[in-house]
Amino acid sequence: MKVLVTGGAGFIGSNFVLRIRETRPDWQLTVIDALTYAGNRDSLATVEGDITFVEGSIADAALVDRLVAGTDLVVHFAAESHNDNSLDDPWPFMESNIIGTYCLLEAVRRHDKRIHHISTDEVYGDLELDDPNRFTETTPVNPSSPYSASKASADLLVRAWIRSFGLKATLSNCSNNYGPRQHVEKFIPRQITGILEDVKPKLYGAGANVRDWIHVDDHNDAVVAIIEGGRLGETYLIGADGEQNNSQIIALLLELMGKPADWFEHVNDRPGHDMRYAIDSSKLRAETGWTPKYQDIRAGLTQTIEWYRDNEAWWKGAKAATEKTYERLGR
Ligand code: NAD
Ligand code: TDX
Repeated sequence: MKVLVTGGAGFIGSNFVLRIRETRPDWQLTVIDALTYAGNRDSLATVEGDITFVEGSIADAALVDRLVAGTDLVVHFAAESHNDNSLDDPWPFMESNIIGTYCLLEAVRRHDKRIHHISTDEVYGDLELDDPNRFTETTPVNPSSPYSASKASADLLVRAWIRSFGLKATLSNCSNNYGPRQHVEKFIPRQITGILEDVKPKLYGAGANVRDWIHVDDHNDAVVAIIEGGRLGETYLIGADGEQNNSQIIALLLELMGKPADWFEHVNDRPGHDMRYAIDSSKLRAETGWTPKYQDIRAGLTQTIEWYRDNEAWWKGAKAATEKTYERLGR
């Protein structure tokens, strides 16, 4: 099978490529990635000889058309992905997440191919801390930030192309990922690399906000399970029952990295900060048999800390630039 992976130099996309090389060696992989600040070709260094890498944007309709024509399946990860950036400058989110997805859908339709669209639980808005319900596939979209609104828009385009044109597509909405090769702007790697540089973790607001953490390999295994065992036209929620509030994550990182429990600081909160995300992934589990391999976030975080400790050259350059931006935002 020939597979076009969009955003394959990013966090989840690069882990997908590495995992597929191990688990599905017969899949022929082409990566398209614009190499924005978030893309890092070093993430693919160990498999460069086994894949085709194309530097370019998914919003380039002619390029996308040519690449999709030569593929069987598109796995679509490419996006602007950071909420804080979307609050600072929304435009790149509109271009990559909405126009880029539109270009892919049209190419997939023209050439009668298949696409799996990767999305996020953030399209559903947020839950109260004491809400007994979790997000399901029938929860109405209700996004809060320019980022999540752009992802919800992309999801709606995919669903409309399925209904109107019979597009061969599946969608998945996953909760917060952690693991190796995540950009240092994101919560967990920001704190791990900070601690490695002897800088205190930065907690937004009171730290009560809850995220439903999943290891990136478990997310990518679920994507493969949907590609191989999911039903066309369907949406699947991916989650590993990993709810933790931000204070709990910082406490765990401090413990695992040998720092005192009170060695962190509160910084300005994010405007419109979503309180809680929580995923009910029973549809995915019932239909595909997928279950997460990382049942315990402690084991996953230990592996992740080790990776950042061993790969300083991968993150050091991005770290200073990222912290400069956060300084400007007061976070
Ligand atoms: P990331 O920011 O680490 O990587 C995104 C990649 O896409 C980068 O390599 C970037 O260069 C590339 N890209 C951006 N715009 C592009 C364009 N116009 N054309 C081609 N390439 C472009 O993001 P990530 O965390 O790996 O997220 C991947 C996908 O998973 C996104 O669609 C995101 O919405 C979704 N998702 C992420 C999480 C999470 O916790 N990180 C959770 C659920 C869903
Ligand atoms: O320094 C920080 N301190 C802090 O308390 C940072 C960077 C974040 N936070 C908080 C904000 C959130 O409550 O940690 C939580 C996680 O923040 P992010 O890593 O920015 O993730 P989030 O906004 O939850 O979105 C993530 O999950 C869903 C991904 O970035 C998205 O791409 C994905 O769609």
